[in-house]
Amino acid sequence: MNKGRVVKATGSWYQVKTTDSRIIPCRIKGKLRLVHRRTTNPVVIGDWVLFEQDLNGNDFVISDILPRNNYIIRQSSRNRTAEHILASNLDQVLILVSVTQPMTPVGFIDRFLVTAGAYHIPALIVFNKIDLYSDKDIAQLSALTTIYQGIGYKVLHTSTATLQGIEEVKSCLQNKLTLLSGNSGVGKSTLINVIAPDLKLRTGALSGFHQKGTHTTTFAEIFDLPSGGEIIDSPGIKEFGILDFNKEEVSHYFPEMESLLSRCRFNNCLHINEPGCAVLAALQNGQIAPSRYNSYLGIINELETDEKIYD
Ligand SMILES: Nc1nc2c(ncn2[C@@H]2O[C@H](COP(=O)(O)OP(=O)(O)OP(=O)(O)O)[C@@H](O)[C@H]2O)c(=O)[nH]1
Ligand SMILES: [Mg+2]
Ligand SMILES: [Zn+2]
Repeated sequence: MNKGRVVKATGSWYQVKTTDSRIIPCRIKGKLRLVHRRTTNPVVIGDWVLFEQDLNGNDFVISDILPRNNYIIRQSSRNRTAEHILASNLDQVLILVSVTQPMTPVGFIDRFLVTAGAYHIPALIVFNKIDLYSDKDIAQLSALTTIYQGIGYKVLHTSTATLQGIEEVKSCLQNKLTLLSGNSGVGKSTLINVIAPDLKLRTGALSGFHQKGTHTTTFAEIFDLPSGGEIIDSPGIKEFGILDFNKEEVSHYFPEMESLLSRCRFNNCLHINEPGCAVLAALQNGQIAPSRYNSYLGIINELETDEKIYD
Protein backbone atom coordinates (compact mmCIF):
# COMPACT_ATOMS: atom_id res chain seq x y z
CA MET A 1 0.00 0.00 0.00
CA ASN A 2 1.36 3.42 -1.00
CA LYS A 3 0.54 6.82 0.40
CA GLY A 4 0.35 10.12 -1.44
CA ARG A 5 -1.48 13.38 -1.83
CA VAL A 6 -3.95 14.17 -4.59
CA VAL A 7 -2.51 17.11 -6.51
CA LYS A 8 -4.91 17.10 -9.45
CA ALA A 9 -8.36 15.65 -10.04
CA THR A 10 -9.85 15.59 -13.52
CA GLY A 11 -13.06 13.61 -13.33
CA SER A 12 -12.06 9.98 -13.45
CA TRP A 13 -8.27 10.44 -13.16
CA TYR A 14 -6.35 11.61 -10.13
CA GLN A 15 -2.70 12.61 -9.96
CA VAL A 16 -1.22 11.43 -6.69
CA LYS A 17 2.10 12.75 -5.48
CA THR A 18 4.05 10.28 -3.39
CA THR A 19 6.14 11.25 -0.38
CA ASP A 20 9.23 10.95 -2.62
CA SER A 21 7.67 13.35 -5.15
CA ARG A 22 6.69 10.91 -7.88
CA ILE A 23 3.39 11.61 -9.67
CA ILE A 24 1.20 8.52 -10.08
CA PRO A 25 -1.98 8.65 -12.18
CA CYS A 26 -4.75 6.78 -10.33
CA ARG A 27 -8.40 5.89 -10.71
CA ILE A 28 -10.65 5.38 -7.71
CA LYS A 29 -12.38 2.34 -6.31
CA GLY A 30 -16.16 2.33 -6.79
CA LYS A 31 -16.77 1.97 -3.07
CA LEU A 32 -15.33 5.43 -2.43
CA ARG A 33 -18.06 6.94 -4.58
CA LEU A 34 -20.71 5.23 -2.46
CA VAL A 35 -19.24 6.28 0.87
CA HIS A 36 -19.17 9.94 -0.12
CA ARG A 37 -22.51 10.12 -1.87
CA ARG A 38 -23.47 13.64 -0.77
CA THR A 39 -20.60 15.26 -2.60
CA THR A 40 -20.12 15.38 -6.33
CA ASN A 41 -16.44 14.55 -5.89
CA PRO A 42 -15.47 11.77 -3.48
CA VAL A 43 -11.73 12.30 -3.70
CA VAL A 44 -10.53 15.88 -3.70
CA ILE A 45 -7.38 17.80 -4.24
CA GLY A 46 -5.36 17.99 -1.02
CA ASP A 47 -6.54 14.57 0.17
CA TRP A 48 -3.96 12.16 1.54
CA VAL A 49 -4.82 8.78 0.07
CA LEU A 50 -3.71 5.17 0.00
CA PHE A 51 -3.33 3.62 -3.41
CA GLU A 52 -2.41 0.24 -4.84
CA GLN A 53 -2.02 -1.49 -8.17
CA ASP A 54 -5.20 -3.08 -9.47
CA LEU A 55 -5.52 -6.85 -9.81
CA ASN A 56 -4.08 -7.11 -13.29
CA GLY A 57 -1.12 -5.02 -12.19
CA ASN A 58 -1.63 -2.18 -14.64
CA ASP A 59 -3.52 0.81 -13.30
CA PHE A 60 -3.20 2.29 -9.86
CA VAL A 61 -6.34 2.78 -7.82
CA ILE A 62 -7.03 4.92 -4.78
CA SER A 63 -8.41 2.58 -2.13
CA ASP A 64 -8.80 4.88 0.85
CA ILE A 65 -8.87 8.53 1.88
CA LEU A 66 -7.13 9.44 5.12
CA PRO A 67 -9.13 11.65 7.49
CA ARG A 68 -9.27 15.28 6.36
CA ASN A 69 -8.06 18.05 8.70
CA ASN A 70 -10.51 20.37 6.99
CA TYR A 71 -12.08 21.02 3.63
CA ILE A 72 -13.94 23.81 1.95
CA ILE A 73 -17.19 23.22 0.11
CA ARG A 74 -18.51 25.41 -2.56
CA GLN A 75 -22.16 25.19 -3.25
CA SER A 76 -23.74 26.96 -6.14
CA SER A 77 -26.76 28.95 -4.92
CA ARG A 78 -28.70 27.47 -7.78
CA ASN A 79 -28.06 23.84 -7.01
CA ARG A 80 -28.32 23.04 -3.36
CA THR A 81 -28.52 19.31 -3.68
CA ALA A 82 -24.95 18.72 -4.73
CA GLU A 83 -21.92 19.83 -2.77
CA HIS A 84 -18.61 20.26 -4.44
CA ILE A 85 -15.56 20.14 -2.22
CA LEU A 86 -12.99 22.59 -3.53
CA ALA A 87 -10.02 21.21 -1.60
CA SER A 88 -8.99 19.63 1.68
CA ASN A 89 -6.21 19.84 4.26
CA LEU A 90 -5.68 23.55 3.69
CA ASP A 91 -3.56 25.82 5.84
CA GLN A 92 -5.13 28.99 4.45
CA VAL A 93 -7.12 30.46 1.59
CA LEU A 94 -5.98 33.41 -0.44
CA ILE A 95 -8.85 35.24 -2.04
CA LEU A 96 -7.61 37.19 -5.03
CA VAL A 97 -9.80 40.16 -5.89
CA SER A 98 -9.72 43.37 -7.88
CA VAL A 99 -11.43 46.74 -7.81
CA THR A 100 -11.48 46.75 -11.61
CA GLN A 101 -11.07 44.45 -14.65
CA PRO A 102 -12.89 42.52 -13.30
CA MET A 103 -14.48 44.25 -10.31
CA THR A 104 -15.01 41.81 -7.43
CA PRO A 105 -18.31 42.51 -5.65
CA VAL A 106 -17.90 42.98 -1.88
CA GLY A 107 -20.70 40.46 -1.39
CA PHE A 108 -18.47 37.87 -3.00
CA ILE A 109 -15.55 38.71 -0.71
CA ASP A 110 -17.76 38.55 2.37
CA ARG A 111 -19.37 35.25 1.45
CA PHE A 112 -15.98 33.78 0.83
CA LEU A 113 -14.74 34.98 4.22
CA VAL A 114 -17.82 33.59 5.98
CA THR A 115 -17.31 30.22 4.33
CA ALA A 116 -13.62 30.09 5.21
CA GLY A 117 -14.44 31.15 8.77
CA ALA A 118 -17.06 28.46 9.11
CA TYR A 119 -14.45 25.87 8.13
CA HIS A 120 -11.88 27.47 10.46
CA ILE A 121 -9.51 28.16 7.61
CA PRO A 122 -7.56 31.45 7.87
CA ALA A 123 -8.18 33.79 4.93
CA LEU A 124 -5.93 36.38 3.33
CA ILE A 125 -7.28 39.02 0.91
CA VAL A 126 -5.09 40.15 -1.98
CA PHE A 127 -6.11 43.05 -4.25
CA ASN A 128 -4.43 42.44 -7.61
CA LYS A 129 -3.98 44.54 -10.75
CA ILE A 130 -3.23 47.70 -8.78
CA ASP A 131 -1.24 48.96 -11.81
CA LEU A 132 -4.62 49.47 -13.54
CA TYR A 133 -6.36 51.44 -10.80
CA SER A 134 -7.63 54.97 -11.46
CA ASP A 135 -7.66 57.52 -8.63
CA LYS A 136 -11.22 56.51 -7.90
CA ASP A 137 -10.23 52.84 -7.81
CA ILE A 138 -7.39 53.65 -5.42
CA ALA A 139 -9.82 55.43 -3.11
CA GLN A 140 -12.01 52.32 -3.20
CA LEU A 141 -8.97 50.12 -2.57
CA SER A 142 -7.99 52.06 0.48
CA ALA A 143 -11.55 52.13 1.86
CA LEU A 144 -11.88 48.35 1.50
CA THR A 145 -8.41 47.77 2.90
CA THR A 146 -9.30 49.80 5.98
CA ILE A 147 -12.51 47.82 6.47
CA TYR A 148 -10.93 44.38 6.20
CA GLN A 149 -7.78 45.20 8.13
CA GLY A 150 -9.97 46.73 10.81
CA ILE A 151 -11.78 43.41 11.16
CA GLY A 152 -8.48 41.59 11.47
CA TYR A 153 -7.85 40.17 8.00
CA LYS A 154 -4.47 40.46 6.37
CA VAL A 155 -4.76 42.51 3.15
CA LEU A 156 -2.10 42.80 0.46
CA HIS A 157 -1.93 44.81 -2.77
CA THR A 158 -0.25 43.31 -5.82
CA SER A 159 0.46 43.79 -9.45
CA THR A 160 1.83 40.93 -11.52
CA ALA A 161 2.79 43.58 -14.10
CA THR A 162 4.98 45.77 -11.86
CA LEU A 163 5.65 42.98 -9.31
CA GLN A 164 4.57 45.26 -6.50
CA GLY A 165 3.60 43.24 -3.42
CA ILE A 166 4.80 39.91 -4.83
CA GLU A 167 7.54 39.39 -2.22
CA GLU A 168 4.98 39.86 0.54
CA VAL A 169 2.72 37.26 -1.07
CA LYS A 170 5.65 34.83 -1.30
CA SER A 171 6.40 35.20 2.36
CA CYS A 172 2.75 34.58 3.31
CA LEU A 173 2.84 31.31 1.37
CA GLN A 174 5.88 29.79 3.13
CA ASN A 175 5.43 26.30 4.59
CA LYS A 176 1.71 26.26 3.87
CA LEU A 177 -0.79 24.74 1.51
CA THR A 178 -2.81 27.70 0.23
CA LEU A 179 -5.96 27.60 -1.85
CA LEU A 180 -5.90 30.47 -4.36
CA SER A 181 -9.44 31.39 -5.30
CA GLY A 182 -11.40 34.24 -6.83
CA ASN A 183 -13.41 35.31 -9.88
CA SER A 184 -12.26 34.34 -13.34
CA GLY A 185 -9.77 36.84 -14.77
CA VAL A 186 -8.49 38.35 -11.49
CA GLY A 187 -5.04 36.92 -12.27
CA LYS A 188 -4.71 33.75 -10.20
CA SER A 189 -2.68 31.81 -12.74
CA THR A 190 -0.66 34.90 -13.65
CA LEU A 191 0.21 35.41 -9.99
CA ILE A 192 1.46 31.82 -9.72
CA ASN A 193 3.48 32.29 -12.90
CA VAL A 194 5.36 35.27 -11.46
CA ILE A 195 6.17 33.28 -8.32
CA ALA A 196 7.01 30.08 -10.18
CA PRO A 197 7.86 31.01 -13.80
CA ASP A 198 8.75 27.43 -14.77
CA LEU A 199 5.11 26.37 -14.44
CA LYS A 200 4.03 28.45 -17.45
CA LEU A 201 0.34 28.15 -16.54
CA ARG A 202 -2.17 29.15 -19.16
CA THR A 203 -3.69 32.61 -18.64
CA GLY A 204 -6.44 34.33 -20.59
CA ALA A 205 -7.26 37.88 -21.62
CA LEU A 206 -10.52 39.42 -20.42
CA SER A 207 -13.38 39.77 -22.83
CA GLY A 208 -16.48 41.80 -23.51
CA PHE A 209 -17.77 45.18 -22.41
CA HIS A 210 -17.72 44.14 -18.74
CA GLN A 211 -14.17 42.84 -19.01
CA LYS A 212 -14.94 39.43 -17.56
CA GLY A 213 -12.54 36.53 -17.26
CA THR A 214 -12.91 33.68 -19.72
CA HIS A 215 -12.56 30.66 -17.39
CA THR A 216 -9.11 29.75 -18.60
CA THR A 217 -8.16 27.41 -15.75
CA THR A 218 -10.44 24.39 -15.83
CA PHE A 219 -9.02 22.08 -13.14
CA ALA A 220 -7.61 22.79 -9.71
CA GLU A 221 -4.03 21.70 -9.20
CA ILE A 222 -1.46 21.87 -6.40
CA PHE A 223 1.93 23.35 -7.30
CA ASP A 224 5.20 23.49 -5.37
CA LEU A 225 6.62 26.99 -5.21
CA PRO A 226 10.39 27.47 -5.53
CA SER A 227 10.19 30.21 -2.90
CA GLY A 228 8.49 27.84 -0.44
CA GLY A 229 5.01 26.49 0.15
CA GLU A 230 2.42 24.91 -2.07
CA ILE A 231 -0.44 26.64 -3.83
CA ILE A 232 -3.65 25.47 -5.47
CA ASP A 233 -4.57 27.18 -8.70
CA SER A 234 -8.30 26.80 -9.21
CA PRO A 235 -10.93 27.68 -11.79
CA GLY A 236 -12.54 31.11 -11.34
CA ILE A 237 -15.81 31.08 -9.45
CA LYS A 238 -18.79 33.40 -9.90
CA GLU A 239 -20.58 32.99 -6.65
CA PHE A 240 -20.30 31.32 -3.33
CA GLY A 241 -23.49 29.76 -2.02
CA ILE A 242 -23.77 29.67 1.75
CA LEU A 243 -24.14 26.21 3.18
CA ASP A 244 -26.39 24.72 5.81
CA PHE A 245 -26.08 27.60 8.24
CA ASN A 246 -28.67 28.45 10.84
CA LYS A 247 -29.51 32.10 10.53
CA GLU A 248 -28.36 32.61 14.13
CA GLU A 249 -24.92 31.30 13.21
CA VAL A 250 -24.11 33.73 10.42
CA SER A 251 -23.05 36.66 12.63
CA HIS A 252 -20.45 34.41 14.29
CA TYR A 253 -18.50 34.48 11.02
CA PHE A 254 -18.52 38.25 10.81
CA PRO A 255 -15.73 38.88 13.33
CA GLU A 256 -16.79 42.50 13.94
CA MET A 257 -20.29 41.29 14.87
CA GLU A 258 -19.16 38.24 16.76
CA SER A 259 -17.46 40.36 19.38
CA LEU A 260 -20.72 42.23 20.06
CA LEU A 261 -23.17 39.36 20.23
CA SER A 262 -23.15 39.02 24.01
CA ARG A 263 -24.35 42.63 24.23
CA CYS A 264 -27.57 42.16 22.22
CA ARG A 265 -30.62 42.15 24.49
CA PHE A 266 -31.97 38.89 23.04
CA ASN A 267 -29.66 35.94 22.72
CA ASN A 268 -31.38 34.81 19.51
CA CYS A 269 -31.09 38.32 18.03
CA LEU A 270 -30.73 38.29 14.21
CA HIS A 271 -29.67 41.96 14.22
CA ILE A 272 -32.36 43.05 11.79
CA ASN A 273 -34.77 45.24 13.78
CA GLU A 274 -34.67 43.89 17.34
CA PRO A 275 -34.65 46.36 20.22
CA GLY A 276 -31.42 46.55 22.19
CA CYS A 277 -29.34 45.14 19.32
CA ALA A 278 -25.63 45.88 19.76
CA VAL A 279 -24.89 45.16 16.10
CA LEU A 280 -27.42 47.75 14.89
CA ALA A 281 -25.99 50.23 17.37
CA ALA A 282 -22.48 49.58 16.02
CA LEU A 283 -23.78 50.05 12.47
CA GLN A 284 -25.34 53.38 13.51
CA ASN A 285 -22.16 54.70 15.05
CA GLY A 286 -19.97 53.58 12.15
CA GLN A 287 -18.16 50.74 13.91
CA ILE A 288 -19.57 48.24 11.41
CA ALA A 289 -19.22 49.04 7.71
CA PRO A 290 -22.55 49.32 5.83
CA SER A 291 -21.17 47.11 3.03
CA ARG A 292 -20.45 44.34 5.54
CA TYR A 293 -23.87 44.65 7.12
CA ASN A 294 -25.48 44.49 3.65
CA SER A 295 -23.59 41.29 2.93
CA TYR A 296 -24.83 39.93 6.24
CA LEU A 297 -28.46 40.78 5.36
CA GLY A 298 -28.02 39.26 1.90
CA ILE A 299 -26.94 35.95 3.43
CA ILE A 300 -29.79 35.99 5.96
CA ASN A 301 -32.31 36.69 3.18
CA GLU A 302 -30.92 33.90 1.09
CA LEU A 303 -31.22 31.45 3.97
CA GLU A 304 -34.82 32.58 4.58
CA THR A 305 -35.78 32.09 0.94
CA ASP A 306 -34.31 28.62 1.05
CA GLU A 307 -36.26 27.65 4.11
CA LYS A 308 -39.44 28.67 2.32
CA ILE A 309 -38.60 26.49 -0.64
CA TYR A 310 -37.54 23.46 1.31
CA ASP A 311 -39.83 23.51 4.35
N1 LIG B 1 -2.61 44.83 -15.77
C1 LIG B 1 -2.60 43.68 -15.12
N2 LIG B 1 -3.09 42.57 -15.70
C2 LIG B 1 -3.04 41.41 -15.01
C3 LIG B 1 -2.52 41.33 -13.70
N3 LIG B 1 -2.64 40.04 -13.28
C4 LIG B 1 -3.20 39.36 -14.29
N4 LIG B 1 -3.46 40.17 -15.34
C5 LIG B 1 -4.12 39.81 -16.61
O1 LIG B 1 -5.44 39.37 -16.33
C6 LIG B 1 -5.84 38.40 -17.30
C7 LIG B 1 -6.41 37.17 -16.58
O2 LIG B 1 -5.36 36.53 -15.89
P1 LIG B 1 -5.41 34.98 -15.48
O3 LIG B 1 -4.19 34.71 -14.68
O4 LIG B 1 -5.69 34.11 -16.63
O5 LIG B 1 -6.70 34.99 -14.51
P2 LIG B 1 -7.28 33.78 -13.64
O6 LIG B 1 -7.71 34.37 -12.35
O7 LIG B 1 -6.31 32.66 -13.58
O8 LIG B 1 -8.58 33.39 -14.47
P3 LIG B 1 -9.32 31.94 -14.60
O9 LIG B 1 -8.30 30.89 -14.82
O10 LIG B 1 -10.24 32.15 -15.75
O11 LIG B 1 -10.08 31.79 -13.30
C8 LIG B 1 -4.61 38.10 -18.14
O12 LIG B 1 -4.71 38.84 -19.33
C9 LIG B 1 -3.47 38.62 -17.28
O13 LIG B 1 -2.35 39.05 -18.04
C10 LIG B 1 -1.99 42.52 -13.10
O14 LIG B 1 -1.52 42.55 -11.95
N5 LIG B 1 -2.07 43.66 -13.85
MG1 LIG C 1 -6.42 30.68 -14.16
ZN1 LIG D 1 -28.40 41.98 17.67
